[in-house]
Formats: sequence, structure tokens, C-alpha cells
Amino acid sequence: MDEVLKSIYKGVLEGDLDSTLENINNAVEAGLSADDILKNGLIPAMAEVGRLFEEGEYFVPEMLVAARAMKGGLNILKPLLVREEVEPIGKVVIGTVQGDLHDIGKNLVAIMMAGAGFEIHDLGVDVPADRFVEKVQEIGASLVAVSALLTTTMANIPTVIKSFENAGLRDKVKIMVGGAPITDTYAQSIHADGFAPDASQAAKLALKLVG
Ligand code: B1M
Repeated sequence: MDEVLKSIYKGVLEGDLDSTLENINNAVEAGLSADDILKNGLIPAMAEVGRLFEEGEYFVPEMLVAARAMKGGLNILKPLLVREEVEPIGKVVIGTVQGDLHDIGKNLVAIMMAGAGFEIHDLGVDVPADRFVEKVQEIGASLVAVSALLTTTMANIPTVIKSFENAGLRDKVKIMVGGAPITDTYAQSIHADGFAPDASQAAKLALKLVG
């Protein structure tokens, strides 16, 4: 691994925001692509944070500072991943399901979808099912993207789908789902329109569903 990528990895693992930002800026200046920095620096670091948490070596505070460093890094990379489009392909309402506070993966999905030309309406985290419906009604979105990172909160996704059915909107929107515990089989079982395992495939799926 490139030295600068190792430093970015270490910065996130240690929750060191300043060094992470400095090293990402250095990497960009040295000509590394945003994709390379993401896939070979930031994302593996978060995976290792998760492993250390599982092993009982990291606790919530360590996860929080690592997340802060990763989010700072994503802010630098965002303009490099998003290309400006004059006419958006479609409107997407995205959010993390109710009860769930994880937003890094969801933010990355939003960035990649924006990069693919979609207009993104991000509802943030811990989003009640009805809020997704209200936003779709308000802006006329054709795609809803729901993220869940916990095995407990993935069970709230069917409630989102049910809310669209109750509002008579289920055939007007496509609903795609994703997040670490979600599988294609699960997505099919809850009658979602699609599942993507990562952010770049999420953008491709969005294009396939409504592009
Ligand atoms: Co949490 N956490 N966390 N956490 N956390 C996990 C998810 C966990 C797997 C860690 C572990 O045990 N190894 C575990 C879940 C276990 C389970 O349910 N099976 C866990 C736990 C237990 C918890 C708490 C319960 C801990 C506690 O309080 N005791 C608590 C719950 C809080 C809550 O939500 N109610 C909690 C809290 C937190 C923090 C707040 C400290 C922090 C989040 C900060 C933030 O997001 N702003 C945090 C973090 C950082 C993690 C880990 C370490 C990293 C998550 C992350 O950002 N990954 C995570 C361990 C892990 O994932 N290995 C963990 C990087 C990100 C780029 O990947 O989010 O997977 P990911 O997104 C990917 C794909 O999943 C996909 O694309 C993304 C990019 O390629 N994707 C989609 C995501 N959404 C998508 C939507 C799509 C398509 C694809 O379409 C719509």
C-alpha cells in the first residue's frame, strides 16, 4: 500500500482528524484518485474499526472519533466524486432508517448517486417511515434509498415500504435498500425493488431503476 494511504488508514483508525485531512490533501495533490483513497484508505480503516469493536478492543468513543475522521475525509473527496450535471436524471430521497444513527455509508451512497447525476434529498439518520413518504410527495421523487447498519434496525425497512403502500404511492416510486446486514435475499423478501452492496453499485442500480 502507498505510504500516504497507510497514513490515511492509520489516521482514521486512531480517530485523528487533523492527520487524516492533511494526508488526504497530500494524496490528492500527489495525484491519487478519490476512488483509490476511498477504497484503499478510508473504507478498510472503518472495516478494521468494526473488527476491533467486535473484539472488544474499541468501544463507542473510538468508533465515534474514527467516524469523525472518515466524514472529514469524505468532505474533501466529495467534490472529486461528484460531477456537476445541468439537468438531473431524477430525484432521490435517501435516509438511514428509524432507530439507526449510522450515516457514513449512506453519505457515500448519496455522493455516488449525485456523481451519477441524481438530485439528492438527504433526510439524515433515524428517519421515521412517514418522513420518507412526505418528502417524496413534497418533491416528486422517483427513487427512495434506505440504509440500515444494524440487524435490529433493518427490521424497520418493511415499515417504510408499507408506508408507501398505505399512501397509495408504492407503484410510483422505486425503493432500494442497502447497508452491511442487508442481502439481496432479504431485499427480495421485503419486496424492495433492489439491493446494492456498496456505494458505486448503488449508483449503478439507481440508474437501472429510474435512470
Ligand atoms: Co456502529 N455498529 N453501533 N457505530 N458501527 C456497526 C454497524 C457494527 C457492525 C460494529 C460491530 O459490531 N462490528 C455493529 C452492528 C452489529 C449488528 O447489528 N449486527 C454496530 C453497533 C453494535 C453499534 C451500537 C449498537 C454500539 C453501541 O452503542 N453499543 C451503536 C448503535 C447506534 C444506533 O445506530 N442506534 C453504534 C454506534 C456507532 C457510532 C455512532 C459510534 C458510529 C457511527 C457514526 C456515523 O455513522 N456517523 C459507528 C460506527 C462507525 C460503526 C462501524 C465501525 C463502521 C460503520 C461505517 O461507517 N462503515 C460499523 C462496523 C463495520 O461496518 N464494519 C459499526 C464504513 C461505511 C463506508 O460502510 O456503512 O457498511 P457501510 O456502508 C457501505 C455499504 O454497507 C453500502 O455502501 C456503503 C459504502 O460502500 N451501503 C448501502 C450502506 N447504505 C447503503 C444503502 C444502499 C446501498 C448500499 O442503498 C440504499
